[in-house]
Amino acid sequence: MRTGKSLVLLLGDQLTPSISSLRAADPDAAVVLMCEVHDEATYVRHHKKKIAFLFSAMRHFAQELRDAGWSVEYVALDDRGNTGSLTGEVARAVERVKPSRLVVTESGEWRLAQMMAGWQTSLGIKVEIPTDDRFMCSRAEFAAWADGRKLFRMEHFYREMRRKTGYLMDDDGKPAGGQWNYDADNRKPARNDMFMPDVPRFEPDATTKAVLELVATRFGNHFGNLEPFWFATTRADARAALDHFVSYALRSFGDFQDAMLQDQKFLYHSVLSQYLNCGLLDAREICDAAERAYRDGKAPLNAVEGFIRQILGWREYVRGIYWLKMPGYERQNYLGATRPLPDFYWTGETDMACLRAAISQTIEEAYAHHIQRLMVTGNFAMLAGVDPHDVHEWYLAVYADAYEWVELPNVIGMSQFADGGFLGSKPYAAGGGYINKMSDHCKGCRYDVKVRVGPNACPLNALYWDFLDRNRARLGSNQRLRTVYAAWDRMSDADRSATRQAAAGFLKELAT
Ligand code: FAD
Ligand code: DLZ
Repeated sequence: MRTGKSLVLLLGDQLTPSISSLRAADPDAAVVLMCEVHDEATYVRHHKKKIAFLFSAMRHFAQELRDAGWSVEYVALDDRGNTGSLTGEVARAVERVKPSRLVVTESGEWRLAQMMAGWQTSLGIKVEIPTDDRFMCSRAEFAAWADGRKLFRMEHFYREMRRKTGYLMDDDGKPAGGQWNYDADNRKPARNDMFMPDVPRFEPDATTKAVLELVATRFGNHFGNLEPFWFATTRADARAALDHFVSYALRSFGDFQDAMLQDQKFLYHSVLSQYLNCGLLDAREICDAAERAYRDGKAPLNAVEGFIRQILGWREYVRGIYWLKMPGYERQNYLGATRPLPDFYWTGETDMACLRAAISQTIEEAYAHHIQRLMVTGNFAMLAGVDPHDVHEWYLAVYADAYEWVELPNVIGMSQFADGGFLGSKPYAAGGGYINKMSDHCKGCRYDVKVRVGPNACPLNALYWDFLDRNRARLGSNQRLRTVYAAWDRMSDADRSATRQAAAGFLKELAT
């Protein structure tokens, strides 16, 4: 017999007290279900730190819901009878609770949305799926914005979002400071003598320690270092991390957004994405805090606009693109790249100092900042012609903030140009010169960034030109690449041939 109760399923990235599924239920007549399941931890072999972070945050959140008066059924990974899948756990809970309906906020990933679509029939119960209004642009709104457009550029979307939300808008309807975008001020290379605030680190409590043990036992063969573990796993600590960023780093975020330093993993980045994406922080509260800092004169406009653009613009935009293009987006491969992902992406063992730094810190922290993801690991994979699906699975596994809705468009669209320019107008391809300009990696590298061919040449240089040459049929008519193709054409035949050979030699060695 049905009980008249609601069963509310909360997924691991739905740790928000005001989420639509909880709002749709009455605490006195609902059971909240949260479950750690093997399938979600292994559909790609997530970084150990990512699993530990999420399980610990889930356990803390379950306790906070209980403290707030909710009845919570929490299925831990090692609980007897755990079926290992979300469908299995929901079915077991339906048996136990005999609810009149199941409520679950729409999922972040297409894969889970498909799974959820089958539940009403397979469980024989009414399933309600309210929209996820933690995002500032709903899927329907994005689809309406995209409808009939030829170009889907982020900048156009972002301006509409500024108008809609009022972030950094003056009373006369104009953007604060008179400009929409201050990116031109935001490309300074880092200097070694800058004062870098470290990220706040949180001591694991008993709950986190238990999870660390569990993950070490059950997922010990996954990628990455489990300890030291310092992520916030409660909303209060994640909020402290936000306050720390706004107080100490935001003011320099803009200037040095694209910079890289060998011994500085975080520079002036917020390191908040893992908290934001699982729901411990809310996108609006982060933008509010940043705008307040600007209005109070504590951070300059180029920094605050640049930061808000990442969240209000890029984050919302890539989610819209994901839902617009799924299914099928994950298999796009415009440039026909087929090389398997090099082994060193899993070990960090390479002589290229920039790649070694980005991958080593990924192993250690389950974190790399945007330019490392885009212009180091992403750029190398694209230049080397790595299959974008391999690249996608790597990014989805290795970062604590990775969920397919945000990772996939960044990889397939922005970083690998595998969607043929749907998301970005040209490939983010660069030779060693870019890395040298924006970082200190090249100084300590065994390769010479100034050299294109020969045993000491930085491999990125020959790979860059070879990439353009190899893909000329698909990229040659791109107006934004006109000058680089003209430069290639100005090289002598001998230079071009030596460059092709250098790239081929390097790629052959990579394959062995
Ligand atoms: P900050 O530099 O401090 O930026 C502030 C916030 O803006 C971030 O926390 C994030 O929420 C948002 N943001 C910034 N850039 C983007 C972007 N391009 N797309 C979406 N949101 C953005 N971000 C993820 O959250 N998950 C991913 O799985 C992910 N995969 C990526 C893969 C590639 C190949 C690339 C190029 C980028 C990827 N990004 C991803 C975007 C970006 O690199 C990360 O959001 C950022 O590095 C997180 O660190 P942070 O919190 O210090 O960000
Ligand atoms: C990422 C993840 C992991 C590792 N484990 C779980 C889990 O055990 N239980 C759960 O509910 N969610 C988990 N998640 C998050 C889901 O994968 C996430 O909800 C989907 O990818 C949709 O974004």
